Amino acid sequence: PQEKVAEPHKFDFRAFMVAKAQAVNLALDKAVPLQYPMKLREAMRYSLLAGGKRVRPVLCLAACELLGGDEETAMPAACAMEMLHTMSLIHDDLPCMDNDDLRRGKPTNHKVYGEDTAVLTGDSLLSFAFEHIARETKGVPADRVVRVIAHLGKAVGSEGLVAGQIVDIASEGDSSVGIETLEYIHVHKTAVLLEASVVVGAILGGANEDEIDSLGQYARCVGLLFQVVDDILDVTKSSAELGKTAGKDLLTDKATYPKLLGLERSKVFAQNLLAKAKQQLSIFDQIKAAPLLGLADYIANRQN
Ligand code: GRG
Repeated sequence: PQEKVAEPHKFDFRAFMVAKAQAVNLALDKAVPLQYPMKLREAMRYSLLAGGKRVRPVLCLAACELLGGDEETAMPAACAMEMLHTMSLIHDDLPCMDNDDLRRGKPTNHKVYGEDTAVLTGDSLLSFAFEHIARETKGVPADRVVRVIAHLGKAVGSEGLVAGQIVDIASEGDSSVGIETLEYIHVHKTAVLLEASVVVGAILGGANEDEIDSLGQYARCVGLLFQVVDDILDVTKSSAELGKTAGKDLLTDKATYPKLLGLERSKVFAQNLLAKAKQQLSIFDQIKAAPLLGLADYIANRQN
């Protein structure tokens, strides 16, 4: 039988993703030790260590390494990205927002610890993310660290995640929501944090302005792609397994790409976003860019 020969030029994206996610999980575990007050710390660790694909921290590490920086340099920021993402999920799941019982296959934070603790858990993770970057980032000039902190503050605040969330809430049940508002919501709720992950990694890795610009555009395309694919999967999944929760958005007035563009045009839109994302990486060495190219493919082709 023919022996399988390793292909030296073929980048093993799965192995890369698993290795980086493991490193991030270890660092997160270390960053938030269990201590007094126990309930709060337990609740922080419950959501932070509950699994999740770790897309944002991996993007951050990959961008830093693309610029020649090393993993340790970007690890505190990578952990901070996951803390910010996690706190946004905890607050998003609250009864006053989406009122969800399950997250990452487990009961949501407020279901386990109560609403009061869930709010405070989110607050703690939000504040700790910034403290962690400021305290733990080593070997990077202070002006770069300050730039990272400013970029992240903007990304999660009233020009970023919070803006996306409030427009989303305001457009609930509004059947007149058009493609522009839908795009605003997705850009602010999802793309902004993916973009920040890449830009922060790039800044820490010593990128110049052109490189930061290209990587930011790459991540915005990937962020929007993420949501378009989500909407498409919702339709394809729900027709495959009608009646299950996967297609719940179809039963509500929530605007989605397939609803506004149709399924076929949504798929074309997704393919164009993937091509545009990859195009932004053409200024880099393609072998070094393999992790980010792989991440774009991974997001475009995911099945759930
Ligand atoms: C940030 C201060 C502050 C407040 C939060 C609630 C809120 C404001 C924003 C909501 C943001 C939100 C829930 C966006 C959706 C993001 C998204 C695409 C989640 C799914 O991400 P995955 O697939 O999830 O990466 P895993 O579980 O793999 O990490």
